[in-house]
Amino acid sequence: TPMARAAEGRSTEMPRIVREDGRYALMVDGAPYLVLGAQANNSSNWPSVLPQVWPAVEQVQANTLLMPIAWQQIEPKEGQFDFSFLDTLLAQAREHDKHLVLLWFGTWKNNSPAYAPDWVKLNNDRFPRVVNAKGVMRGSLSPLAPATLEADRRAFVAFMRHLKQVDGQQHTVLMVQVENETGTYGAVRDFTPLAQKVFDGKVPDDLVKALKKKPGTWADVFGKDADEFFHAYYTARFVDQVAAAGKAEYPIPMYVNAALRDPFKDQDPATYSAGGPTWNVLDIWKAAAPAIDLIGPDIYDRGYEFYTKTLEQYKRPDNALFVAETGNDAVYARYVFATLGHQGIGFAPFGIDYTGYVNYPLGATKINAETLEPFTVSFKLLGAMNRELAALSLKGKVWGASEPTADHSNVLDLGPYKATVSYGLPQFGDAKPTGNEKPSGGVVIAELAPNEYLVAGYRARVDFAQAIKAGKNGYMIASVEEGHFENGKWVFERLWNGDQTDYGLNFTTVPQILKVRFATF
Ligand code: N0T
Repeated sequence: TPMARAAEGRSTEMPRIVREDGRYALMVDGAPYLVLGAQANNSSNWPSVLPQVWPAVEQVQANTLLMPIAWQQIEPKEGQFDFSFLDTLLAQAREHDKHLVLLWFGTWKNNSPAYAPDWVKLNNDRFPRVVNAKGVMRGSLSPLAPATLEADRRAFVAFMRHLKQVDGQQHTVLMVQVENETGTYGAVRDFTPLAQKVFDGKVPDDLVKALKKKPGTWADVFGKDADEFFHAYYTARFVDQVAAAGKAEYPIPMYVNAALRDPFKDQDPATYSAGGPTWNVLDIWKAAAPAIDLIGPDIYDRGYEFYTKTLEQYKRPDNALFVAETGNDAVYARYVFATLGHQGIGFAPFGIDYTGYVNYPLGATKINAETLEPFTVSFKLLGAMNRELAALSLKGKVWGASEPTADHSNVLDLGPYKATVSYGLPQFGDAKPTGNEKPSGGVVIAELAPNEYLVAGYRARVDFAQAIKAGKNGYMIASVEEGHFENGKWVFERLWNGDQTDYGLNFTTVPQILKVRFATF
């Protein structure tokens, strides 16, 4: 297997993102791959903490650990680099047979330079901070300061150069996140004289062209949005230059994550991380940061409407959907199914380690095997058909649903068939779905061949109906096989029939994969 090859230090293919007809896959060892990820807490990026990280990663059955690499950690003194944590992490990831995604905590970590070295974050003259419209200095560093870009880029380049040396053959590391939740709280843009001068000038041609606007100043072209769009453009340009320089050393996929704004309303940018890749500025980020392969949302709202709307906003023909972070509370686990239904290439709950830290109210109040169980079961289920699902998703043949908060069913349009997914039903008999005690269910369906589908789920019932009439009398389920995949081949275990199929296909907390064949008669 590729992991075994990698463990022996033999060469594997470079990870990359491919696009086909506006759909995406992350290629790992030459084939599509789903990231079933787990992100460690912010301060778990130290060798002494790793023993508390791996058991939680194993517990949820994640295939990939997302871990910060902090600028303050690799360049505590200017120009002197220390990659010992990265080396330790890599060795342990290989021992645990896990992939890694590394998070560059540089100029921006949740808007602030907290993870930058002291020589950066304590030197306002050399590395100027954003000043808001009222003249108040904010914590966030200005994206327009050449010295800051220069310093961050140099550190990131050193990081990528080292990564290539230690992982350029084995590819344990799949992707790198450049910065973390960029943007600025408490200022919609930088109002320092340096920034003001740029703001009073013309919108750069590349952006005018990309957005099909008429040339002019920021205020002319963007009106009331000018401040935020300006900040977004220059933040994206900064990040793009860091990423491009890193890719020149070692070109693996690079992405950014987003602290979200309200997906439904025109939320005031003074109240979120303005300039970061929120949904209203995705076109700007796309135009300004071509070296960034994708923009992933960090979803910390439990609501079904919020969650699915956000998935829609970040799944675009020009953007692969990757849920870069989500809450680790049980109710979030089911959204991995909706993420797959939106052609997602990965999903990563945040705060997966046994350090004792919890980010409630964003996530769970307690992290242990019991509270993580819904993640464990879904990751086990999806992990068992990882490559198959990822390959079918690239072809547009995957559907997914998560239990809504208010309704107790959803309908998936498979083309010739319609699948109704219901929650909270007993396994026997017909009844009106009442929902699970807490919304927790989900289903994934993938078309293997005409009239042949993989169906799997968690705490849900799936009923099918013919959507396009074919056959003289109608259609029937010809067979339901339970089985599993071994090296890409389906291995039959048993047939489901009678009670197991008469009232739909009922999924419990037991991970089961079914292959359903339809026929007409
Ligand atoms: C996330 C995480 C970590 C109620 C929070 C989310 C991670 C960062 N930030 O634990 O700090 O590094 O990316 C901010 C979400 C704010 C939502 C407030 C709405």
